[in-house]
Amino acid sequence: MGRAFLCGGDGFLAALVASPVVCAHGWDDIFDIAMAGTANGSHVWFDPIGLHVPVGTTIRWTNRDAGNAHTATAYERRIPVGSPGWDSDYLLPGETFAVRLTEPGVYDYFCRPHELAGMAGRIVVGAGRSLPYDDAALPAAVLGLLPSVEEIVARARVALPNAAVGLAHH
Ligand SMILES: [Cu+2]
Repeated sequence: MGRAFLCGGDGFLAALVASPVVCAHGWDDIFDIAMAGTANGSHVWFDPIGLHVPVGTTIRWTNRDAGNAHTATAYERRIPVGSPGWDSDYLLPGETFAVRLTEPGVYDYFCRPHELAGMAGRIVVGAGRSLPYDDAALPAAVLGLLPSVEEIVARARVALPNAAVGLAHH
């Protein structure tokens, strides 16, 4: 199986690599998710909120919100068996946190201070096709926003409808 190299403008790296560069779905080795917010702090979100990536992809969150600190924190019981999960702790504006996802399945995560405002996201790694988790414990604000696994797999990247500007797309 070929390794997928950065496809968005990193010709220098690609030129150094003897094996074929794989960009079949526009996926990168590293995928960026922005922590975003409106200037007055009334609305905060992850962009994209839904993401489908191959096994082994590194996810990198960056706080692009000048007005808030955010976390990216995996739900303990909404990640694949065998994954250690993660908690970025508080990221100030401009700070980043990255984790490599090596277990196939569905990963749901949230921002600790803004979970009840619906700041959460879903990452489908590999060929995930069903959601094996019990939604009963999820806040309604999160339940109402997270895209379905099927939609994420179909579209690869899902943004909130009101997140007008993609902040972190390559
Ligand atoms: Cu937040």
